[in-house]
Amino acid sequence: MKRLIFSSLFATVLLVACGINGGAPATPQAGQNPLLIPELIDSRETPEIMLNMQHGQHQFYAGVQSETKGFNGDYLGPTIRLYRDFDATITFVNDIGEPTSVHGHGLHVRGEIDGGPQGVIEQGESWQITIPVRQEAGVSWYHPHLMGTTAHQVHAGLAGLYFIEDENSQSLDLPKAYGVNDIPLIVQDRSFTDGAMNVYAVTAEQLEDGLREDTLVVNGTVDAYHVVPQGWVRLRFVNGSNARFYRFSFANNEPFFKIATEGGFLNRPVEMTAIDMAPGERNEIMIDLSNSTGATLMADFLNEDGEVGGGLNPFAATPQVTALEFRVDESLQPSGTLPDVLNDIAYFDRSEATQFRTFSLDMDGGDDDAGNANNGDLFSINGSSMNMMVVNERVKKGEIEIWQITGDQMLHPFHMHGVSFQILTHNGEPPAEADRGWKDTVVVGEGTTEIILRFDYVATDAFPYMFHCHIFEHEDSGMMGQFTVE
Ligand SMILES: [Cu+2]
Repeated sequence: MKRLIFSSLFATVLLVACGINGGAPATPQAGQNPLLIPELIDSRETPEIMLNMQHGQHQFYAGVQSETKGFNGDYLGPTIRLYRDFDATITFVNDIGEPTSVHGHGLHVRGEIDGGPQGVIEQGESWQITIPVRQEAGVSWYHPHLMGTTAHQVHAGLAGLYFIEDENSQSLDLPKAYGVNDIPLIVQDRSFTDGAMNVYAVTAEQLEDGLREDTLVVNGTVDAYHVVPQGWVRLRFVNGSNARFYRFSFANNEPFFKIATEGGFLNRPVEMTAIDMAPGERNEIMIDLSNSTGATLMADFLNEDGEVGGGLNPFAATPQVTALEFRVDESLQPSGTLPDVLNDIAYFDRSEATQFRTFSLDMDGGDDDAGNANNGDLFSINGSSMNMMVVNERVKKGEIEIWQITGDQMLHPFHMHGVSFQILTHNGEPPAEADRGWKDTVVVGEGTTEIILRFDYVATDAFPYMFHCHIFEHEDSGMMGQFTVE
């Protein structure tokens, strides 16, 4: 009881002290370690890209080795630059000692090369795919997606990025120097014992909330800093955490501009001072450091309700932390600016939809199709836990659909394969301007979120697409289903 009173008092003080945007502003800390930038592989220059999935030893803290996994390295993997209308061939080699698969999260490709749970790569075997890139510019990512092992394999370090470019992204005068002023940021939470990363393990409670740890890691770097030119800086965020939601802002509430969601650019930049990101989501932002000596990115670790602070759950929220310090070096050449117009999104109209589906992400088993309580399956969608032998939905290729999604007990990031969608409504309201872009992952709660979408690629019974919660612990425990597109 004492703890409850303290918590609510504390939450009240926080709310009063910080207004609506962020948590208690923390004092920005100087970075200690240079931000690691994943190697860049250009698909036009490397006709046969090899990505070896391997064991590694990564130093998050100097002099202390952590047991990790990576693609071609100790932790994470190279950024692969793809081009629209250019086919890229990639060979994934499994040397991690157990079966895996590699899903292209965000890629619009047919089921056989989507890399879902059916796309098993046994230890010692390889899997070669040729990706016909036909979608617009954006940030996608690759990571394991086997049934029941996704959480620990990604946690060990198996994830990497696809930067997709097209005529539009190449003609816009944006910052484009990879790792200099066009910077990938894979954000994850990890915990450490004497400087060594704790290997993946979850209690029953952590399974329910998703594994939430206490230390922010960016591109495999803790306490990071990065040196940038004195100009516009473009940050490509990927939330690669197992379960953690974040709120990012800059110290002193410096404004920034959101320019892209998962599947492409927004029509116009949207000015913001804080941005929330759920697991699986990607956002691109830009900040103007033309008249600045630097900026410090701050992060609030949000609780299971997507809020700052409070709660009785020890895994829920921590005070605001410094995510990444940007130091301006005037000797570096700035390039690019913030365009007024970025895209011309063709919005679906509700009246175009010919098929409606509802999805309920349940943590108590939910009800089955007959309306009977189905408490045997703790983590489920529409009353069924993931069953590899069952196709849950059958979609007609080229048909426009509206999906109405709700989530139980906490916020869940809902993701489906093979497509980008648009948000129609969230709790009955149209989306904010900053959310009116192409997405493939959306946060759902007890209110209904409506999305509109059209599937243009085939996924057969042998290699169906998945829809699932992107909290890996929920996904691995069955909050996932399968669908075909034909
Ligand atoms: Cu979930």
